[in-house]
Amino acid sequence: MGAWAAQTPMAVPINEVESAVPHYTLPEALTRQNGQRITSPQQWPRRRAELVSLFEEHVYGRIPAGLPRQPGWIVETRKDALGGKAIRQRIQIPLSKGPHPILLDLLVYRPAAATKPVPIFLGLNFDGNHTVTAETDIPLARGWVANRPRSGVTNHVANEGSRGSDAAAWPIERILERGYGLATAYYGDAEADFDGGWKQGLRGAAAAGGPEHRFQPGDWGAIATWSWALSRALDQLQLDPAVDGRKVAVLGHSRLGKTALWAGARDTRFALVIANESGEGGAALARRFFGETTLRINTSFPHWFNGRFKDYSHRVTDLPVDQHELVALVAPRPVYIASAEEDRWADPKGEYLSGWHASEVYRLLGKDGLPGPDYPALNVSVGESVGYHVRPGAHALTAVDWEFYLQFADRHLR
Ligand code: GTR
Repeated sequence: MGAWAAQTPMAVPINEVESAVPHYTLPEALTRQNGQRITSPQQWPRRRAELVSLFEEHVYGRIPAGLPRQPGWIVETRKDALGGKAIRQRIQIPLSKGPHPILLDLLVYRPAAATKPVPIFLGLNFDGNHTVTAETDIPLARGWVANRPRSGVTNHVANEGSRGSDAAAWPIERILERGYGLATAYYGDAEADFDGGWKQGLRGAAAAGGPEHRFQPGDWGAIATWSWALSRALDQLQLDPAVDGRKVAVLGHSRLGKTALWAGARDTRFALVIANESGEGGAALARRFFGETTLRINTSFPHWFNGRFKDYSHRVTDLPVDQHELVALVAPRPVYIASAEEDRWADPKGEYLSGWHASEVYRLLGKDGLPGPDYPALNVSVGESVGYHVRPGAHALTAVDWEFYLQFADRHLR
C-alpha cells in the first residue's frame, strides 16, 4: 500500500493490490427488480426509470419537486476576450426564489470565429471561475472555497493570488481553436463542499426547516445538488442562439466527475457525458474492493450522498445498484470514462469495467460500447459510444485528457 497509507488516516480497510480483489457479483443492468429480463430496446425505458429511482433512493437522493427553473441574466459580454479569440459572457442564474436567490455564476467562452451555433463543454470547477483563467477581470468566487496549496487559499476566502491557479485543467484556447465553447461555474455557488455547507446553499434555501431542517434518508445530497445546478446551466445554454443546445457535453473531474455522471444520467438533454477520474460513487464499481470504498467515502464525505447510502457502508453487496448501471443510464448517448495510472484511489480498472458492463445496454440499443473486458494500454483511447483512456500520471484533469475528449466529441457531436 505504501504511498496510499497517507490517504487512509481512518481505520477503514482499503485494498490496492489487484490479486487481493475478492470475487464479486454485479446486479444486472438488463434485469428488472422483479426478475424480468430486458431483451428489446422498447423495454429499456422502464428499466431506465427504475434505475434512476433506485439511484435516487439509495445513493444520490431525490431532488425536491417544484424547485424553480429560472432564466438567468447576462452580466457582461466581452467580444475581445483572450486576445480576440473568444466571446466571453458572464451570466447569473438564480437557483432559488426570493429577493436574494442563490446565484450560479456561469462563465461562457465561445470561439470568436464561429459562424454557426457551437457545441459546448459544460463543467463545474473546484475553486471558482477566477481560477480557470488568468484573465484579471473575472470576479472572485463569493462564498466558501477550499483551502489549497495550489490556490494559496488558507482561510476559505478566494483571493487575487488564486487567479488562474486551476488553468491547467481548462485549456480554454485549445477548446475554442477546435470549434467548441466552454461553460463553467463554481460548484460551491450551489453548495459549499463541507458537511453542513448545505445550510447556506441551495439545499438550505429549498428546505422547509431552513438551517434546522432534518433530511429524510432518501433526500438529496450535495452531488445531486451540484448536478441540479448543471441542469440549470444547460437550460441557460439552450437559450443562447450562439450555442448548439443539442450538443452540450457535460464533464467533470473526480467528485465533479461523479456529479457530471449523475447529471448526465438524470438529464437526457446532455448529449455527451465525460467522467474524468470519477472513482468511488462515480464510474468505479462499488463492489470491487479496490481503492476508495463505500465505507470510506461515507466517512470522509457524508454530505455527498443521501442518508440511506450510509446503510451500505458495511454491506455494499446489498446495494440494489452498482455504478455500471449509472454509466448505462447515459445510453444510447455517448459517455467517456477516463483514469490516471497512479490514481489508484479511484480504481482505474474498476472505472474501465464499469464502462464494459454498461456496454451491454449500449449494444441492446444498437450502439457499440467498450471492446472487451481486457484493460487497455496507456494513452490509447478505446471504445465507440463508451470511450475510455488511462494516461500516465496522477489524479488531475489535464491537457492530455482534453485531447481525448476533443477527439471523442469530434466523433459524436460533429
Ligand atoms: C477524494 C475522494 C474522491 C474524489 C477526490 C476529489 O478525497 O476520496 O472520491 O472525489 O477527493 O474529488 O478530488
